[in-house]
Amino acid sequence: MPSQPEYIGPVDSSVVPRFAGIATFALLPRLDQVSRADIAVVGVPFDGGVSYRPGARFGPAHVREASRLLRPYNPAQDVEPFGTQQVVDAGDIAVNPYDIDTAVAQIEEGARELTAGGTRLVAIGGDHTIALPLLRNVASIHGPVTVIHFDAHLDTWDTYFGAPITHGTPFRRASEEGLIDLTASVHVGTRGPLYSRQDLRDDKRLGFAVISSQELEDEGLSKAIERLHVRIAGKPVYVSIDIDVLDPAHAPGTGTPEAGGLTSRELLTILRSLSGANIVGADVVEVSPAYDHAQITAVAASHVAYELISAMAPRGSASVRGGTWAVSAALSFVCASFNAAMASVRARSASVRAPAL
Ligand SMILES: [Mn+2]
Repeated sequence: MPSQPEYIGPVDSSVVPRFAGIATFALLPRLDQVSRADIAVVGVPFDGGVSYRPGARFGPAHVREASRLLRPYNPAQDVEPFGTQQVVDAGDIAVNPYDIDTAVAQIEEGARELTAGGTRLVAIGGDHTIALPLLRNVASIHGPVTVIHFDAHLDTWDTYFGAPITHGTPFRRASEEGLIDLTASVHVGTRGPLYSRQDLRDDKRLGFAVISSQELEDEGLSKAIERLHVRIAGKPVYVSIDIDVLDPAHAPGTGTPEAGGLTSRELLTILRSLSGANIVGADVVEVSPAYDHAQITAVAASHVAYELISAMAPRGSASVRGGTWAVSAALSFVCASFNAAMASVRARSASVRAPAL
């Protein structure tokens, strides 16, 4: 009889309080503390493609800090997202802050290395430029993918100040490069002023349907979700979430805010509907901490990532060794030597897991 796989879960917060220790996403183990990962949360601290307010390079650290409060059981999807798959924090992809082309190449290479063994990525930006290299990597594995793009903006503009790769152009480039399924991709939550009517014509030609913020309001969530699912049915899906899809009331800490957006409750409801969909990768981008107040935006972004990871989780019986992890984490405070304690965790993990291999 095949043995039940064991997954290393988050630090047990009944032993170590959530506000203690180093903040990995949801207090999950780091990539180097596990033998394999089903899902890696990875930071991409690049904001060299922004057109207005900068600062999303600090997004990954800010979202990790707010994610401390995420707990292991998600009742909305009835799943333990860290108990039926190995989820880790893979740290940040190091990117050149001065050169967009170099940074984009580094992001694609970093994503390729992380996904080589079948790991799926949930990337935390960074500005929306990062979606292009992430899509290049995903398409190299799966072929053209269906993109569900949550954003106030179309992000299918051609160039800005002559630059072809910016945070307003990733999906135009992706469409031109054949990375996306032109029959199934969709923007959700778009709104606000455009440069001209031509923007919408171009966008349609590039393969996107639109469920705008106003349409969500007019037809209601369930109807919009129904439309979304008809569009994406059965396809491999990449979910790209610009946090500015939320109303500035729900996400003030972002670079190009637009009034009239979704509530965080509406966005989470739509994401929960993706439970069981074939999500091959995702990103949550454009969190800019300098404009965030009381972690409003980062709390929203961390919950958005949590719902995505939950939707990606296989359904089945949970097996988490959070207890072992927690005892060792507590030890790190007693010994005042985090590294030594982690080494002991790794040694113990290896011996506990050995019979199952
Ligand atoms: Mn965007």
